[in-house]
Amino acid sequence: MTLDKATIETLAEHLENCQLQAKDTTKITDDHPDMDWADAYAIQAAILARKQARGLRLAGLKAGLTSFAKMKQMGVSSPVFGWMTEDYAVPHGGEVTTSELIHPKVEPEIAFVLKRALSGPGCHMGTVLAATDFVLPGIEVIDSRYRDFKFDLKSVIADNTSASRFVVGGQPMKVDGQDLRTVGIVMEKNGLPVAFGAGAAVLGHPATAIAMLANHLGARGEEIPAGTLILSGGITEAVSVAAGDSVTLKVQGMGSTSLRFV
Ligand code: 0L1
Ligand code: MG
Repeated sequence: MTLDKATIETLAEHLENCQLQAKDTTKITDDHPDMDWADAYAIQAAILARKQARGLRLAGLKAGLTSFAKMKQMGVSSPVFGWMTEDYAVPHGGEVTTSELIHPKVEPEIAFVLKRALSGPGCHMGTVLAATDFVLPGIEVIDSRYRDFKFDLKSVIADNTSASRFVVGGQPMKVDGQDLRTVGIVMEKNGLPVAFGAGAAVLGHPATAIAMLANHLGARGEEIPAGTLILSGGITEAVSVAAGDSVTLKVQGMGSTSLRFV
């Protein structure tokens, strides 16, 4: 690590304030060009610690930048990982107050819920499927705190991978006998289809994103506890939204979930 504890705390406070006040900022690597990956995840962890100190509970984990198209665009070969606290959760069919966000976008995802803990290293798609209770449709609302969504990878990791809201719903589906690679999705905005895809867009199989998260946490001596909800990553590019928009995600065999921006 290159940053001291005080700097990590200051950057965490700055990024969280940007989130809470819906104001954007320049990317933090502009002022800290030498920060490393450990610094970036330490800032992210410090933001979570601030929220937990105020009594907020962890609601789930996420993998981001999991589609080959988005990874290529960013010039990276590994996803990034983050978390959602309880205040990020929107009820199925519920509302998002758009004025609380800077420039929200929505991503169609497959959410996993575990029946058994997962730990790395050595976690793979098979381990994940054996530990999965069910999967269901999830829409992630991302809202980078960086001006015009312009960032580099370390800055976006520190900013908790742009996480801001999410909804899950529909019909939970057991994974036994299912091929999540060929599960089709359609995301609609205001009743019109705006994104289409299939599970294979996420690293060839969305369970791979969960395995990579388990291995990432394993390298830090942590695991994914049983019962954890995990967003496996956007199947398509993110779609911009504004107040007045309704978004519905339909996933083959899992029904649909939706939210509205007010
Ligand atoms: O969940 C995601 O894939 C977002 C990762 C961070 C990059 C972005 O904000 O697009
Ligand atoms: Mg996402």
